[in-house]
Amino acid sequence: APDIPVANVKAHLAQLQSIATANGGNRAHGRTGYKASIDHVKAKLDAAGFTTALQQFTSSGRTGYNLIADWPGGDANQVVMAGSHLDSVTAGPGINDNGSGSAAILETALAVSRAQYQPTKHLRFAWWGAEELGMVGSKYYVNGLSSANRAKISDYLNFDMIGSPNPGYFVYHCDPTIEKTFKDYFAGVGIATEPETEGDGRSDHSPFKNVGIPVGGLFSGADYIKTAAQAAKWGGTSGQAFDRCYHASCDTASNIDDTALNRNADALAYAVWTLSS
Ligand code: DTR
Ligand code: ZN
Ligand code: ZN
Ligand code: ZN
Repeated sequence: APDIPVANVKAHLAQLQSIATANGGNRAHGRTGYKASIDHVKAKLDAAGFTTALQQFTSSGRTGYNLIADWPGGDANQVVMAGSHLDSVTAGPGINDNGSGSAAILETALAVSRAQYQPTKHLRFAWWGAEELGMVGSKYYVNGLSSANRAKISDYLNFDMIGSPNPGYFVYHCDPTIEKTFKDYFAGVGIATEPETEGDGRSDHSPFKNVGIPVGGLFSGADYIKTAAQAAKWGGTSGQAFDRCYHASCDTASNIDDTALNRNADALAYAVWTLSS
């Protein structure tokens, strides 16, 4: 798998920040900043040779959008999916939550294109709308899948907050094969990880898990407090939240730890390449 240049991921975050700034300070469901975010990501994927589709839905009386991007080729009966919600809360620009996951999977998709990667399995990337309203977009997507199409998805990888300023390195404790893939990557770069357990029901992997699709993902922490033991292992500040700007107006482009963003983006690419080859 290629190294994902963190500078490229940061550039995507800077663009999402300027979109929020130009649209009332947020990228929330049903607001102009969300549609501008989706259109921005879609344009890059179209230019890179992906087959993209916007899926519309209504939530709280406003139109929402999911963006689905398929990389042409691979076995259509074995789909490896990576997804992140692109919407923010109304309080702020949502750069860590969840520009970080959205930008990392975007850069990974662009790396697939740059490499003209021909995976054995089929690759699909997704940017979800209205996660903050209760995983509305991802639920809409999964509900719309026939049971036959659900059975074709071999893995769903979720990335929701992967650049927290006081980061932890959490791996979803769900499907064992996916979990091991991530843990192998981090072991290879000498980073200790912890199982992410309280995430169930709290992000877009849940609708997939609920219909029996193998899921996994990465998380760098939100409003929980980093312990002394975790600070000894990972650095950062004990007694402080992993992300003190969670769901706040200060979740801006400066609310990111570049090392965590880079390591998680590289782990993401490693898992996509490994699980699809
Ligand atoms: N609920 C997500 C953030 C979040 C909080 N805990 C976890 C655990 C695993 C994934 C995500 C999360 C949000 O606010 O978007
Ligand atoms: Zn990297
Ligand atoms: Zn959130
Ligand atoms: Zn989130």
